[in-house]
Amino acid sequence: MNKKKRFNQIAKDIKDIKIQGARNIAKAALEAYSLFPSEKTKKKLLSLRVTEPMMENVLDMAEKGKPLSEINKHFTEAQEKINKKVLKLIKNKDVIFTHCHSTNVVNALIYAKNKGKKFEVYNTETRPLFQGRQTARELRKAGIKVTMFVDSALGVALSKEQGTKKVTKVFLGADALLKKGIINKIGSEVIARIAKQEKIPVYIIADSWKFTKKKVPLENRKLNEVWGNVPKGVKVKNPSFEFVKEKYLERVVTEE
Ligand code: RUB
Repeated sequence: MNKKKRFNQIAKDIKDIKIQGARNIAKAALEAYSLFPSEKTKKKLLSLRVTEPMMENVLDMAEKGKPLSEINKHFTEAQEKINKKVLKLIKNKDVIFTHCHSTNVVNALIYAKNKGKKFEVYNTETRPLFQGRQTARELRKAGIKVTMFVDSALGVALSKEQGTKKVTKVFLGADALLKKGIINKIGSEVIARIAKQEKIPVYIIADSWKFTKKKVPLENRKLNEVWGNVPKGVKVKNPSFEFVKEKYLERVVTEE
């Protein structure tokens, strides 16, 4: 594939969520930027997903001349450190609730499983694009017991009702780490709020390069992801992310 085609393919895959999650987006954007490093390509890449400070942080570093290999090494090393911290958090018999698809979360859970921890996972399907299915598939492939719920059943999943087990911990990823909270997939705020009410600790599992002091816009996505053939006059909203206040969070687990 020539360079231009590769750049356009990466940009399209980020836009269409074929490449998803803050870490994968940042990595892919870095590859695309390295093909055509310029202010213009940086702007274009940042415009694809506006709620992604990690992508911006990484492109800033590349722009200032940090070698690609060093940036990529960070992703691996940070994940390894996060895995070790998460391992200590997980107890045998834990029922861990998660949402959407986070590479930082999934990798840490698989690491814990491979280290012999015995736990199971509840997760939500994450409409409209069903990233929860990817989480369920990857965890299952690693031999972890997974139960997936429709999004609107998250109250049931978190409240030990209708035959569900008591959730002992919530693990969420993050797109942005901010001074007073975090931003993650839509649904995360209500999950964190219910968890607080149910006295279930919420842990954010995230690479520290997601931190920003800037104001982060919240992405709204295309309406046809929700309903392809909307009757005239019906409005549809498709917000992709939301802010979760720190008061709902037990801890942010980063590599630092
Ligand atoms: C993905 C999402 C993830 C974070 C962290 O949303 O909200 O929890 O991006 O992911 P989307 P990671 O599917 O819209 O990109 O741990 O992979 O960086």
